[in-house]
Amino acid sequence: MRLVILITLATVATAYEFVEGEVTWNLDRIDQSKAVWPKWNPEVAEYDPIGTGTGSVVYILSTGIQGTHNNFGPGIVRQTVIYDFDPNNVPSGSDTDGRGTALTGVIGGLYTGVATDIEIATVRVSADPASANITYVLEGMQAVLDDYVMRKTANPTNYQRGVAIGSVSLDVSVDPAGAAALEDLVAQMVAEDLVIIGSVGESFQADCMNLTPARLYADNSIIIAGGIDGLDYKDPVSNAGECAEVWGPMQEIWSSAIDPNDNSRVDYYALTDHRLIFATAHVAGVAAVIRSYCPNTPSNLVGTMVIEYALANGGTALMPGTEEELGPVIRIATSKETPVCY
Ligand SMILES: *[C@@H]1O[C@H](CO)[C@@H](O)[C@H](O)[C@H]1NC(C)=O
Ligand SMILES: [Ca+2]
Ligand SMILES: [Ca+2]
Repeated sequence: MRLVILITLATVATAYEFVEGEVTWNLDRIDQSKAVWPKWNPEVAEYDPIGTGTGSVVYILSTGIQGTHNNFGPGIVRQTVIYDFDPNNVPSGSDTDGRGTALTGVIGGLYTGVATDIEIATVRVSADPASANITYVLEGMQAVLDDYVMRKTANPTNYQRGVAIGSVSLDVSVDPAGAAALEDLVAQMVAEDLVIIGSVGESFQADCMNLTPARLYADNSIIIAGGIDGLDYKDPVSNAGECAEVWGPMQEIWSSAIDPNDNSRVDYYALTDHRLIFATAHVAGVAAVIRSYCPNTPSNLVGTMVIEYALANGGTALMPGTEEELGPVIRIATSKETPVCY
């Protein structure tokens, strides 16, 4: 039964090609309580979020950004480069892989993003998303911390409320020193009122309590996400377990891509890689919208709002085969709803 449904999804998704102005299935999913597949229809897809994230900043620790796309425009007014591990990279922060560009598109793209009016703060910690050097990850995190403190100092009441997202998932036993340094920086970021979005990890069936930042999930300012398919079933790539607080879509997702034949294209879209980071992208976008909607709500209560809204209104992620309920699917309030700021 399930196999048949998945084939249906793959068939429709292959036939479908995103064009600017349409609503992608994953955005259609996150402002409602039910899965949009197996009969998703792009012509009636709807995404009607309560806000666009205006006035909030999302720090994106990844491979950088190709900022020329319409999806990040108009112009480059919404983009800031906070850090680039490679001082010789020109222009600073530019993406040579495509992962960071795709990730940024799902969080804050004008056409493919959850939160279309955030400030995009690019933190380039690696050229290759599969192998970041922990030294550069830690430097990137420190740069985020410094930038956020600077904003708060410059403008103590009206600073851009911040969210930080990265794809790092460290095995604590493999790199205990790196993990300790990372957790120390996360604690400092939380103390400065940043919301941190992390993933439950992609190491199949690993105990999430061996992974960081996943094992920090109990902190309300930190939100740890797992990944689902179009039917709200756990994606095979995603870990599950107690660390997964909320679930987001992670496959067959359209976003900005680097065109291998034309390095400066402004409108190129492609399916993103089948990776867990795209599930966390949705959570970061929702958190940014909440930060904008509730600017006086501190990071720990923003995290609580995000989880509780998903629990009450998002539907439930399920384990394939057993139908075990794994937790809530991420949910953004619509323009017709009125969540109360904590
Ligand atoms: C990580 O970067 C540091 C600083 O440039 C360097 O000393 C170290 O060798 C790098 N580690 C690896 C595994 O490449
Ligand atoms: Ca919808
Ligand atoms: Ca948490």
